[in-house]
Parts: sequence; structure tokens; C-alpha cells
Amino acid sequence: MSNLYATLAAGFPADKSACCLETADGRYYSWADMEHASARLAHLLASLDLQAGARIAVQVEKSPEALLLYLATLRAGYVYLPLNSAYRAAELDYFLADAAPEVVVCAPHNFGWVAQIAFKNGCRHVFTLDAPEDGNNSGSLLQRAAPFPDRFETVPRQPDDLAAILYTSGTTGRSKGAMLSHANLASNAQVLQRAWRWQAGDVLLHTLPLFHVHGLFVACHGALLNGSKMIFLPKFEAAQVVALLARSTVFMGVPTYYVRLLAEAGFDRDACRTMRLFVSGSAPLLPDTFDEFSRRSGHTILERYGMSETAMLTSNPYAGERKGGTVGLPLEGVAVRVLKADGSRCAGDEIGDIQVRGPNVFRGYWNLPEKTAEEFTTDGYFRTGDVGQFDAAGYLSIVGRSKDLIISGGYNIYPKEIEGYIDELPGVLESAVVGVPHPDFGEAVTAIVVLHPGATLAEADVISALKSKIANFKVPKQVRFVAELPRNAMGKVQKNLLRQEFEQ
Ligand code: MLC
Ligand code: AMP
Repeated sequence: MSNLYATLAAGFPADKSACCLETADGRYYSWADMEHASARLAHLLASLDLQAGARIAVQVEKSPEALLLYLATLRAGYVYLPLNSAYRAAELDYFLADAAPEVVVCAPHNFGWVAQIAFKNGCRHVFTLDAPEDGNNSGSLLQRAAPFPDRFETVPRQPDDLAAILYTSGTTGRSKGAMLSHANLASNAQVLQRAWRWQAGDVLLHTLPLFHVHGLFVACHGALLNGSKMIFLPKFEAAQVVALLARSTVFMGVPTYYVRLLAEAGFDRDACRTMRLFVSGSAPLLPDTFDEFSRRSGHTILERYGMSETAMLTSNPYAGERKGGTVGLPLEGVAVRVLKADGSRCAGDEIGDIQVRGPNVFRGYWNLPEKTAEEFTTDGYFRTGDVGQFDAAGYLSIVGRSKDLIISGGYNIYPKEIEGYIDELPGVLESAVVGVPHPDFGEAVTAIVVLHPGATLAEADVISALKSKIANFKVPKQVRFVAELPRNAMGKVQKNLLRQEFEQ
């Protein structure tokens, strides 16, 4: 049985009355509750007569029910497609047109506009995911699932069958759906269970969103596979996390979470007294944050590196030295190499392109076989688009990206997409979008705009126009106007000069 759910369920505790999920508002879900509720949802999905490999697209706020829907999708043998809850109409239209899901699940307050886009794109079923206490609603997935039996025979899958599609940039261009198989995700979960020494009694304080690799796979799979309880918060709030650490043993976050924890007066050794492990990833952790965290808490953050296409690739060791500024050693079964532009291996600590291979590496980009082929070498390595170097002890450092990408608060933002929206605004001749260092988000989106002669447009106009069109985290934090963009002899905009000039 190669269904990922079966792999995870093999780790559930024998005592099914134990707590699997606890919420901040006091809700408690036992392992039996999780199994029964996901069984009902899986029955409902199975009753819809979907095609094999049907995509279930989900754009909802984080909740235990969202996790149940993910598990139900796995159990029913369909493909889970999570979408950031901040996406607006144009973004959703793109994903639904590309992935052609048969089922779309959205938040009740978004039903009107989401359903319109979903049906336009040929989707057959649109449901809402309400909290159980929300009243009667015929589109409610939970109410529709309620009459079904609470046992469900998990559908067998082949190792290479798809479990999830996660939209990400790849190295260039518009978002592409990274196809992850049951075996990709199961192997990574098992490797991380060993690497991070998940153990009896662990409690994961879960504050990450559920629509990315970090929150959905690394965090949830870790706890589920180990039969460990999660304290499940709707979002990261530093003060609440400080208060709940004393009931937890494992915490995972993007670097912004650690910066914000350090800004809390109550964050100290005592607050961390029960903690076993703090993991950071998704964006570079600054050495200052790493050092200050260890002084304040007595814990050394364990930094790891991964991406949507590959899940986790490298990790600092649990038992050995955790080196700040590095992402550690290749995980078990994962081959990582750093190559020069001519394709030869970097020697010593030379800097080059990071390429990876392993059972965790995805099945390719949805509907893009040629793009997929371009991103793999002839000997089967995936080109990550990250640039790095190994030290003498084999620890990898990420020193840059060859892909055009800004990472803000752990979210990826593609400059080209934002430039497209700015260039459409009346009065704009052209624009360039870059990431500049930011104390909280790591990098902040900055737009540099050239206006047509005589046109007038203010920073606030650009920001408010974009807020109505794209997810709020992508909206520039600052907009600067210049007479012309710096270009090199080839006519290419010199973004490095703009980054230097507009550093805050
Ligand atoms: C929110 N805002 C952001 C932002 N998040 N701006 C830039 N970057 C971000 N990441 C803006 C909003 O637009 C809003 O602006 C204002 O901040 C307040 O919004 P909020 O929702 O209240 O923000 P907050 O809750 O503080 O969220 C910040 C955050 C969140 C850091 C807690 O972004 C977060 O949880 N990030 C984690 C992302 C993540 O899970 N990444 C993993 C990817 S997986 P305004 O102007 O509207 O007020 C991956 C692979 C791997 O990369 O290796 O793990
Ligand atoms: P995504 O495409 O959203 O999955 O983002 C993956 C990208 O995040 C990687 O290719 C890296 O550029 C970046 N990333 C993930 N973890 C780290 C880390 N620990 N340090 C630096 N960059 C990271």
C-alpha cells in the first residue's frame, strides 16, 4: 500500500483517544476523531465520481478541518492542490485554468467570486469549508460529509501516483505546478523523522500556513508520522507562541518568526524549558538571529533547506554541530552537488549551481514536459536555481539564487509578475521590482517605476491599485520613481544596482 496516508497512519498511536490536535480556542481532536472525520470526507469525495487523478483545489483559512480535507484527499486517492488564502481573482483564475481541478473548496465568505471562476474553468463541484459551529449551509463540505460512514478503506496508490500539486516558480516565468508523488512525500517524512529524532512525548507547536511545503508537509507529516500531538494555531502570533512554548517540544518557522520571537520581552530560557527542537527554513536565517536566539533561549536553531519541487534536501544535524549561516548536510538518500557554469564540479568551497537527486525529487511540472526536461540534467539531477558552496566538513551554504525570486517572510514573489501589473497602470512606461533587505521580512518588495513624460502617479496610487489585484504580501512595501532604469550593454536592467540604491 503506497498511499501516503497509510504511511502516516502507521505512525498513529495505539490509543486513538489520545489528543492529535488541540486548538487555541480549546477544541480537541483525538486520533479517532481525525480518522473518522477524514473517512467521512473521503467518502464524500469518492461519491462524486471524479476521474482518476482528479485535482481537489483548496483555498481556505488554516483550521483543523483544512488538515482533515488534505488527509481525506489522500485517502480517496485524489490530488491535493493547496492555494494561498491571500490570492485574489486573477491569481485564482490562473491556477484553476492551469490545473483544471474537478473540485474547488473555498472559505464561505469567498464562495461568490471563487465559484464563478471555478465554474468558468470547467470545475464540477464547489464547496465551502466552514467551521463545525457555522450554521446550516448546503455547500458546506462538512455538512455534506456528515451522513457518510466513519470508516473508509484508504485507496491503494502506486508510489509514483500524485499526492499533491504545489504551485511555485521554478527557475523562471509564471507559476508552475510541482507534481509530488506519494513516494516523494512519504520518503521525505520518514527521513526527517529519523534526522530530527522525533520521539515519544513530542508536541509540535504548529503556526505555519497549510498551503506550502513547510507547514503542510514538513510540520504536519512530522507530527502525524510520529503520532505526536499538534497545538494548532490559525497563524503565527509571537506573544501567543511564547506563552505556548512551555507546553511544546518542537517548533518550526520561517526566519521572520524567529526575528519576531526575539522581539518579545518574555522570550527567554524559561519560556523554552520544555522545548527540544527549533527548526528554521524557507528563507535565509541571518547569522545575527541564529546567535541571538541561542543566547536568549539556550537553543541552537536547526536550519534546513528545501523547496516545493523536492521537499527537504539538507539539514543541520540533530546531534552534531549546527552551523549558523549553513543549511547543513544532505539528508539521507539525497544527493546534492554544486557545479560550475561549465558543468564541472566545484572544488573546495567554490560557489556554483546546486543540483539535487533523490526519492524526494518531484515528478515534474504539471502539463509542462518540456520545461520539466529543461530543469533536469541528463544524469537525472534537478537544477534548483539556488547557488551555494560546500565547506570542508560538507555543510552547504546558500549564497544566492540564479532564479529571479524575492523571498519575503517565507513567501516567494516573482518580480516579473509584479512588474506586469505595474506596467499596466496608466502613466507607467516601465518598472523593475527587486527585493531589498528588510529587518522583519528578510527581503521587502521594492518597485522602481519610470513614468511616461508628463504623467503623474504617486507611491500610494501604485500600492492601492495593486492591493485590489494581487495577494497583499506581494504588494511593494515601497515604490520609487526614476527617470530611467539602469541597463547594461545588452539592454538588460541592472537589478543589482537598483538593489544597492534602494536599500532602506
Ligand atoms: C504578510 N504581509 C507580508 C507577508 N505576510 N508582507 C510581506 N511578506 C510577507 N510574508 C503583509 C500583509 O500584506 C499585510 O499588509 C501585513 O503584512 C499584515 O498581514 P498579516 O497577515 O497580519 O501578516 P502576518 O500575520 O504578520 O504575517 C507575516 C508572517 C506570514 C511572516 C507571519 O507571512 C507567514 O506566516 N509566513 C510564512 C510563509 C511560509 O509558510 N513559507 C513557507 C513556504 S515553503 P497590509 O499592507 O495589507 O497591511 C518553502 C519551502 C521550504 O519555501 O523550504 O520550506
Ligand atoms: P519554494 O519554491 O516556495 O518551495 O521555495 C524554495 C526556495 O526557498 C529554495 O529554492 C530556496 O531559494 C529558498 N530556501 C528554502 N530554505 C532555505 C534556507 N534555509 N536558506 C535559504 N533559502 C532557502
